[in-house]
Amino acid sequence: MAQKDYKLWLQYNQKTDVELVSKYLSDVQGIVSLGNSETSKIASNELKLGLQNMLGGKFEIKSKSDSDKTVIISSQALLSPEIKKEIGSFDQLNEEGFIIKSISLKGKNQIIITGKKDIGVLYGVYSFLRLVQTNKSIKNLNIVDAPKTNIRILNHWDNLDRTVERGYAGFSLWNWQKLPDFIDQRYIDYARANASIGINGTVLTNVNANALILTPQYLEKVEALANVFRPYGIKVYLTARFSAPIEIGGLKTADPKDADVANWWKNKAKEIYKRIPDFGGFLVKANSEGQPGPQNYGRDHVDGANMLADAVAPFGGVIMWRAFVYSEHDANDRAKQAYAEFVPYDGKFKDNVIVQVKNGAIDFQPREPFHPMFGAMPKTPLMMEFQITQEYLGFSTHLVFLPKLFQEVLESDTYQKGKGTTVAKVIDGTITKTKLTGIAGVSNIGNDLNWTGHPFAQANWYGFGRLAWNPNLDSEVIADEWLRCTFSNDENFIKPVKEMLLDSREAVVNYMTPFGLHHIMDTGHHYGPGPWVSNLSRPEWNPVYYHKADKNGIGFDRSKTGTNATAQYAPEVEKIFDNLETCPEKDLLWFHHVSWDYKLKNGQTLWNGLALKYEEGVNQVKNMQNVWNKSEQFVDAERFKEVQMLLEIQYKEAKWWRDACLLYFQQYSGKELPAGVEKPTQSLDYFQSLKFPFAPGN
Ligand code: BDP
Repeated sequence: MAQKDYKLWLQYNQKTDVELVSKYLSDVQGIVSLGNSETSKIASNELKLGLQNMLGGKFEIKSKSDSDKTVIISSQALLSPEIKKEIGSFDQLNEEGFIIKSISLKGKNQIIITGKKDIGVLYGVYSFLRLVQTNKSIKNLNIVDAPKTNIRILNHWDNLDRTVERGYAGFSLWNWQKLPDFIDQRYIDYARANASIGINGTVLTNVNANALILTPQYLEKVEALANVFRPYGIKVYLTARFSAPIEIGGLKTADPKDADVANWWKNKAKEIYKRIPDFGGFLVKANSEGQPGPQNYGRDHVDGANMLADAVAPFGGVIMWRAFVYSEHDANDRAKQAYAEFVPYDGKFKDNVIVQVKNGAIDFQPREPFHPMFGAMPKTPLMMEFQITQEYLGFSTHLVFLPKLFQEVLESDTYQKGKGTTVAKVIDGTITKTKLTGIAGVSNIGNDLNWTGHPFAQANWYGFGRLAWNPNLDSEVIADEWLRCTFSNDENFIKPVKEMLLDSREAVVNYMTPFGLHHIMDTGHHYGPGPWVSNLSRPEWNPVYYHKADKNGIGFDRSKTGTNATAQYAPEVEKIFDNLETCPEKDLLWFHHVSWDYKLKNGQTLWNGLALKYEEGVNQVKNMQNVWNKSEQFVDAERFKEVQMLLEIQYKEAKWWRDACLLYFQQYSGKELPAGVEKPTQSLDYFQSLKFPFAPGN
């Protein structure tokens, strides 16, 4: 039964609706594959597997198109002139795009799946199968699709000892001990799952990097993984520890301006590319949270990134340089620091550098306004960094549909070049016209049987991939697709469960951090509430730094009267956030310190409104439980039970969040809980006494 979980969204369930099956069979009965590459074999086998499982019968793979009702899969080059003529222009496609077209040739009806390259054909096959998976028509097809970003990549925060930083789904998939000789079937299944949603890169190692990965002993293992992933269109990348020239190279310095250092990296790149000709490049966390970097030598981010860029440029490699920086020596509002440090470098990075920016200015909170850097570096390729693993959103025990969060960020208007300059348009290059574009997602994958710990966390991996392909996709469409492919096409299941998914993000915001509150999780592991924590060495590691509750009110004043972080946004956005009256209530306490008696738009005081939001969050989880309990008949027993148990934990923890936060904040507001909010059953002392020394992922 664990099989079901393992298969992710590629269940290919046998269709039981006879009419529907015969409809499909009236369009497709055979497969013709013209190519011979490994990728085209993967494509034809996948098509065969999917069609056989879903429609029954045999779908032989032939190499010639002489019969009616076949799906012909082929790269552009191998198509016959007649078919090419039917397809028309390939101009709108990039190297990874595809065309799916129904044609009629010499009285025979065929469906052509094609692209400039085999990888496009493979993506086309998955897209075609998705139509059948989701019960869509395959008549008169005319689909042209291509990814809107170049780098669609998972960031694994996996350590060489197989622990995963912020990982809640077991240990790392990469079994370094047994590599390179033992190829776990999971590597292949991982690549297949990623290819099915268009992910084309993977950073194998933690951003808090270990230089050993760059030694021959490990590169041999990396090479073995790259060989597995290659036919699925997935490039391998590694994290580069900036001090590697010292640690494994025997040099005295890692100064990017030192000729020996630059040479060391050039040789290292040469060595890697000899093994892995399509190696993607390096992801670098430098001078952030104790990681070494160019500033250790009085140099800056540009010096560091460009030195590495020179090393990989001859081989077509890229450097993804992270902007997640804040310093213990900087007394400035943490939310302002990355912008302050990076914006002056706009236009100074080499062409093969892309700056990787988290979606918000603090750190992957349940809700953050979009990072101001997205509106401020028109001459620099910026890539999005989302977190798929739920470090701050209940680990792998809480059901939270993240595409909703991702979409909210991507749709935000930066006003960089006037109205409509959304974050999506910045990162897909529409606005900035940068050639290098990308989206990264910090992976939630581990060696748990079901990959992601929570069966519904698979939806976040899926949704990330779909949005990386097309940042304008609607999260409702993603939820719909995922549910149909993963569970069932039954409308009585889809409708309520889709609503549950779409509500789940707002639920977690409500029971953890409503009205723009942030970073009030218990420190270190970030499990559960810890708004009271105030004893850590660095001020910005303490939740009290972020909520600033006192007898006058609550919230971080980032307006003109405070840290003026609002000034980092374009004037149109600044104006909205800066003014208490126009600031969206969902971001209120992110930008303003507001009195407990402040009147919200619905007429309630802030204190009452806050308490009611916490209560609402809890009720939303209760509602999720009700919805799930009604879907038993549509789901296999194992997944049904798993999700049921997990929702029960989520419900308990939502109440824990509500009670702990309200009791704590009540000390400052000095007010009673409003009607409709359940009375806490434990004391604040009790909540403060809870300790979790072995919380995972830390
Ligand atoms: C924070 C995590 C930490 C990461 C860091 C990063 O708590 O484990 O190393 O971000 O992104 O969210 O570098």
